[in-house]
Amino acid sequence: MIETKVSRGIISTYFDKLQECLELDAAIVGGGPSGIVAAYYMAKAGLKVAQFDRKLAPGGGMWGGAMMFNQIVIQEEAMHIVKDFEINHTPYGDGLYTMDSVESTSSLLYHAVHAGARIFNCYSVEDVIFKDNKVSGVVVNWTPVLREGLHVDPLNILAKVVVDGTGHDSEIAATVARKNGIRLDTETGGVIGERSLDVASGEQEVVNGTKEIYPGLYVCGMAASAVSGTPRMGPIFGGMLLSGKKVADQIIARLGK
Ligand code: 48F
Repeated sequence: MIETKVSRGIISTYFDKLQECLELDAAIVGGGPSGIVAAYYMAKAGLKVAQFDRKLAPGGGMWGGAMMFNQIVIQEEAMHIVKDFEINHTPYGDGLYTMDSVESTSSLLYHAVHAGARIFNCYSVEDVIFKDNKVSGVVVNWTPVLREGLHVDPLNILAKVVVDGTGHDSEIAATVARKNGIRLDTETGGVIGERSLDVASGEQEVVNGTKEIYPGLYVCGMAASAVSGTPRMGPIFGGMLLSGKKVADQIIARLGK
Protein backbone atom coordinates (compact mmCIF):
# COMPACT_ATOMS: atom_id res chain seq x y z
CA MET A 1 0.00 0.00 0.00
CA ILE A 2 1.24 3.50 -0.82
CA GLU A 3 0.63 4.59 2.79
CA THR A 4 3.15 2.05 4.09
CA LYS A 5 5.61 2.72 1.26
CA VAL A 6 5.72 6.44 2.08
CA SER A 7 6.52 5.71 5.71
CA ARG A 8 9.04 2.97 4.85
CA GLY A 9 10.81 5.21 2.32
CA ILE A 10 11.34 7.92 4.90
CA ILE A 11 12.29 5.66 7.78
CA SER A 12 14.70 3.42 5.87
CA THR A 13 16.54 6.19 4.02
CA TYR A 14 16.71 8.41 7.09
CA PHE A 15 18.27 5.69 9.21
CA ASP A 16 20.65 4.70 6.39
CA LYS A 17 21.77 8.33 6.32
CA LEU A 18 22.19 8.47 10.08
CA GLN A 19 24.07 5.15 10.24
CA GLU A 20 26.49 6.36 7.56
CA CYS A 21 27.26 9.31 9.82
CA LEU A 22 28.14 7.42 12.99
CA GLU A 23 31.86 7.76 12.16
CA LEU A 24 32.72 11.04 10.53
CA ASP A 25 35.76 12.92 9.37
CA ALA A 26 34.23 16.16 10.65
CA ALA A 27 31.21 16.94 12.82
CA ILE A 28 30.11 20.56 12.57
CA VAL A 29 28.01 21.87 15.42
CA GLY A 30 25.70 24.69 14.37
CA GLY A 31 24.22 25.42 10.99
CA GLY A 32 25.07 29.11 10.76
CA PRO A 33 26.74 30.58 7.66
CA SER A 34 30.32 29.84 8.76
CA GLY A 35 29.54 26.20 9.50
CA ILE A 36 27.59 25.67 6.28
CA VAL A 37 30.43 27.11 4.21
CA ALA A 38 32.84 24.80 6.04
CA ALA A 39 30.58 21.81 5.37
CA TYR A 40 30.41 22.61 1.66
CA TYR A 41 34.16 22.86 1.08
CA MET A 42 34.93 19.79 3.17
CA ALA A 43 32.30 17.70 1.38
CA LYS A 44 33.60 18.91 -1.97
CA ALA A 45 37.07 17.76 -0.96
CA GLY A 46 35.69 14.27 -0.30
CA LEU A 47 35.53 14.37 3.50
CA LYS A 48 32.65 12.70 5.31
CA VAL A 49 31.03 15.63 7.06
CA ALA A 50 27.80 16.10 8.96
CA GLN A 51 26.34 19.24 10.47
CA PHE A 52 23.94 19.38 13.40
CA ASP A 53 21.61 22.29 14.10
CA ARG A 54 19.15 22.50 16.95
CA LYS A 55 16.57 24.41 14.95
CA LEU A 56 14.08 23.14 12.38
CA ALA A 57 15.55 25.51 9.78
CA PRO A 58 19.34 25.64 9.80
CA GLY A 59 20.90 28.88 8.59
CA GLY A 60 21.49 30.56 11.93
CA GLY A 61 21.45 34.35 11.94
CA MET A 62 21.56 34.83 8.19
CA TRP A 63 17.87 34.54 7.25
CA GLY A 64 16.82 37.77 8.91
CA GLY A 65 19.49 40.17 7.58
CA ALA A 66 19.54 42.92 10.19
CA MET A 67 16.53 43.68 12.34
CA MET A 68 14.54 41.42 9.98
CA PHE A 69 15.37 43.66 6.97
CA ASN A 70 16.26 40.66 4.86
CA GLN A 71 19.31 41.98 3.03
CA ILE A 72 22.96 41.34 3.94
CA VAL A 73 26.26 43.00 3.06
CA ILE A 74 29.46 41.24 1.98
CA GLN A 75 32.82 42.81 1.20
CA GLU A 76 35.07 42.22 -1.83
CA GLU A 77 37.48 39.88 0.02
CA ALA A 78 34.77 37.22 0.38
CA MET A 79 33.20 37.54 -3.06
CA HIS A 80 35.02 34.48 -4.43
CA ILE A 81 33.00 32.44 -1.92
CA VAL A 82 29.74 34.16 -2.91
CA LYS A 83 30.53 33.19 -6.51
CA ASP A 84 31.18 29.53 -5.55
CA PHE A 85 27.66 29.51 -4.06
CA GLU A 86 26.12 31.29 -7.09
CA ILE A 87 24.38 33.98 -5.03
CA ASN A 88 23.09 37.04 -6.92
CA HIS A 89 24.73 40.23 -5.67
CA THR A 90 24.64 43.97 -6.30
CA PRO A 91 27.68 46.27 -5.97
CA TYR A 92 27.08 49.02 -3.48
CA GLY A 93 30.36 50.99 -3.70
CA ASP A 94 33.50 50.95 -1.54
CA GLY A 95 34.04 47.23 -2.28
CA LEU A 96 30.73 46.25 -0.68
CA TYR A 97 27.93 44.13 -2.17
CA THR A 98 24.34 43.56 -1.05
CA MET A 99 22.44 40.28 -1.31
CA ASP A 100 19.04 38.92 -0.44
CA SER A 101 19.46 37.08 2.85
CA VAL A 102 16.91 34.39 2.01
CA GLU A 103 18.59 33.61 -1.31
CA SER A 104 22.00 33.67 0.42
CA THR A 105 21.05 31.29 3.22
CA SER A 106 19.20 28.87 0.98
CA SER A 107 22.08 28.86 -1.54
CA LEU A 108 24.58 27.99 1.18
CA LEU A 109 22.37 25.16 2.42
CA TYR A 110 21.58 23.83 -1.04
CA HIS A 111 25.21 23.72 -2.15
CA ALA A 112 26.41 22.09 1.09
CA VAL A 113 23.88 19.24 0.91
CA HIS A 114 24.27 18.88 -2.85
CA ALA A 115 28.05 18.53 -2.42
CA GLY A 116 27.50 15.60 -0.04
CA ALA A 117 27.42 17.16 3.43
CA ARG A 118 24.68 15.72 5.64
CA ILE A 119 22.66 18.22 7.64
CA PHE A 120 20.67 16.96 10.63
CA ASN A 121 18.18 19.55 11.82
CA CYS A 122 16.42 19.46 15.21
CA TYR A 123 19.60 17.92 16.72
CA SER A 124 21.18 19.58 19.73
CA VAL A 125 24.77 18.76 20.54
CA GLU A 126 24.79 18.55 24.32
CA ASP A 127 28.37 17.30 24.85
CA VAL A 128 31.43 15.94 23.09
CA ILE A 129 33.19 12.57 23.17
CA PHE A 130 36.44 13.23 25.02
CA LYS A 131 38.98 10.40 24.76
CA ASP A 132 42.75 10.40 25.40
CA ASN A 133 42.68 14.17 25.93
CA LYS A 134 41.21 14.73 22.50
CA VAL A 135 37.80 15.83 21.30
CA SER A 136 36.67 12.77 19.35
CA GLY A 137 33.02 13.28 18.46
CA VAL A 138 29.67 14.70 19.50
CA VAL A 139 26.87 13.65 21.82
CA VAL A 140 23.51 14.46 20.25
CA ASN A 141 19.91 14.55 21.34
CA TRP A 142 16.68 15.66 19.75
CA THR A 143 15.97 19.29 20.47
CA PRO A 144 12.37 18.53 21.57
CA VAL A 145 13.71 16.06 24.15
CA LEU A 146 15.85 18.80 25.69
CA ARG A 147 13.14 21.48 25.40
CA GLU A 148 10.65 19.20 27.20
CA GLY A 149 13.22 18.35 29.84
CA LEU A 150 12.68 14.64 29.21
CA HIS A 151 15.08 12.26 30.86
CA VAL A 152 16.28 10.52 27.68
CA ASP A 153 19.89 9.62 26.97
CA PRO A 154 21.61 10.96 23.86
CA LEU A 155 23.46 9.16 21.03
CA ASN A 156 27.20 9.30 20.29
CA ILE A 157 28.78 10.15 16.94
CA LEU A 158 32.52 9.72 16.47
CA ALA A 159 34.43 12.29 14.46
CA LYS A 160 38.11 12.84 13.74
CA VAL A 161 37.52 16.53 14.32
CA VAL A 162 34.66 18.65 15.71
CA VAL A 163 33.97 22.22 14.61
CA ASP A 164 32.24 24.60 17.02
CA GLY A 165 30.11 26.83 14.79
CA THR A 166 27.50 27.53 17.45
CA GLY A 167 27.68 31.32 17.14
CA HIS A 168 27.76 33.87 19.93
CA ASP A 169 27.57 31.35 22.78
CA SER A 170 30.47 29.10 21.58
CA GLU A 171 28.65 26.32 23.41
CA ILE A 172 30.96 23.47 22.52
CA ALA A 173 34.21 25.23 23.43
CA ALA A 174 32.62 26.34 26.71
CA THR A 175 31.42 22.82 27.49
CA VAL A 176 34.78 21.21 26.70
CA ALA A 177 36.64 23.71 28.90
CA ARG A 178 34.13 23.49 31.77
CA LYS A 179 33.79 19.73 31.92
CA ASN A 180 37.32 18.55 31.37
CA GLY A 181 39.52 20.97 33.29
CA ILE A 182 41.66 21.68 30.24
CA ARG A 183 43.11 24.86 28.73
CA LEU A 184 42.00 26.07 25.31
CA ASP A 185 44.43 27.80 22.95
CA THR A 186 43.33 31.31 24.02
CA GLU A 187 44.99 34.07 26.04
CA THR A 188 43.24 32.99 29.23
CA GLY A 189 42.97 29.27 28.51
CA GLY A 190 39.17 29.58 28.56
CA VAL A 191 36.37 31.21 26.54
CA ILE A 192 37.11 34.94 26.81
CA GLY A 193 33.74 36.21 25.53
CA GLU A 194 32.83 38.38 22.59
CA ARG A 195 33.46 42.16 22.69
CA SER A 196 31.17 45.00 21.60
CA LEU A 197 30.81 45.88 17.94
CA ASP A 198 33.66 47.06 15.70
CA VAL A 199 33.10 46.06 12.07
CA ALA A 200 36.62 46.29 10.59
CA SER A 201 38.40 44.72 13.51
CA GLY A 202 35.66 42.12 14.09
CA GLU A 203 35.78 40.97 10.47
CA GLN A 204 39.56 40.57 10.55
CA GLU A 205 39.74 38.97 13.98
CA VAL A 206 37.05 36.37 13.34
CA VAL A 207 39.21 34.98 10.56
CA ASN A 208 42.39 35.19 12.69
CA GLY A 209 40.63 33.35 15.53
CA THR A 210 39.50 30.48 13.30
CA LYS A 211 41.73 27.58 14.37
CA GLU A 212 42.11 24.40 16.37
CA ILE A 213 41.70 25.50 19.99
CA TYR A 214 42.16 22.09 21.56
CA PRO A 215 43.21 18.78 20.00
CA GLY A 216 40.31 17.72 17.78
CA LEU A 217 38.28 20.92 18.36
CA TYR A 218 38.15 23.81 15.87
CA VAL A 219 36.12 27.03 16.07
CA CYS A 220 34.64 29.14 13.28
CA GLY A 221 32.30 32.12 12.89
CA MET A 222 31.03 34.00 15.94
CA ALA A 223 32.14 31.11 18.13
CA ALA A 224 35.73 31.97 17.14
CA SER A 225 35.14 35.63 18.12
CA ALA A 226 33.58 34.62 21.43
CA VAL A 227 36.36 32.18 22.28
CA SER A 228 39.19 34.61 21.56
CA GLY A 229 37.47 37.75 22.88
CA THR A 230 37.21 39.80 19.69
CA PRO A 231 34.49 42.24 18.58
CA ARG A 232 31.16 41.36 16.98
CA MET A 233 30.57 42.87 13.56
CA GLY A 234 26.81 42.87 12.86
CA PRO A 235 25.14 42.07 9.55
CA ILE A 236 28.23 42.03 7.33
CA PHE A 237 28.86 38.39 6.51
CA GLY A 238 32.18 38.25 4.65
CA GLY A 239 34.09 37.29 7.80
CA MET A 240 31.66 34.41 8.43
CA LEU A 241 32.18 33.02 4.94
CA LEU A 242 35.97 33.46 5.10
CA SER A 243 36.07 31.84 8.54
CA GLY A 244 34.08 28.84 7.26
CA LYS A 245 36.40 28.44 4.29
CA LYS A 246 39.48 28.80 6.49
CA VAL A 247 38.41 26.08 8.92
CA ALA A 248 37.57 23.81 5.98
CA ASP A 249 41.01 24.39 4.44
CA GLN A 250 42.70 23.63 7.77
CA ILE A 251 40.79 20.36 8.16
CA ILE A 252 41.22 19.35 4.51
CA ALA A 253 45.00 19.90 4.87
CA ARG A 254 44.94 17.60 7.89
CA LEU A 255 42.53 14.88 6.73
CA GLY A 256 42.33 15.37 2.96
CA LYS A 257 42.17 12.17 0.94
O1 48F B 1 25.03 32.27 15.05
P1 48F B 1 25.02 31.57 13.75
O2 48F B 1 24.36 32.22 12.59
O3 48F B 1 26.53 31.13 13.38
P2 48F B 1 27.75 31.86 12.66
O4 48F B 1 28.12 31.01 11.50
O5 48F B 1 27.16 33.22 12.05
C1 48F B 1 26.91 34.35 12.82
C2 48F B 1 25.99 35.28 12.05
O6 48F B 1 24.79 34.63 11.73
C3 48F B 1 25.66 36.57 12.78
C4 48F B 1 26.78 37.51 12.84
C5 48F B 1 27.48 37.83 11.54
O7 48F B 1 27.98 39.03 11.53
O8 48F B 1 27.09 38.00 13.87
O9 48F B 1 25.16 36.28 14.08
O10 48F B 1 28.76 32.17 13.67
O11 48F B 1 24.35 30.14 13.91
C6 48F B 1 24.71 29.24 14.91
C7 48F B 1 23.79 28.04 14.80
O12 48F B 1 24.19 27.08 15.75
C8 48F B 1 23.05 26.42 16.26
C9 48F B 1 21.96 27.49 16.31
O13 48F B 1 20.68 26.90 16.23
C10 48F B 1 22.32 28.34 15.08
O14 48F B 1 21.55 27.94 13.95
N1 48F B 1 23.44 25.89 17.57
C11 48F B 1 23.90 26.58 18.64
N2 48F B 1 24.23 25.75 19.64
C12 48F B 1 23.96 24.49 19.18
C13 48F B 1 23.45 24.58 17.87
C14 48F B 1 24.08 23.17 19.73
N3 48F B 1 24.55 22.97 20.96
N4 48F B 1 23.69 22.12 18.99
C15 48F B 1 23.20 22.29 17.73
N5 48F B 1 23.09 23.51 17.17
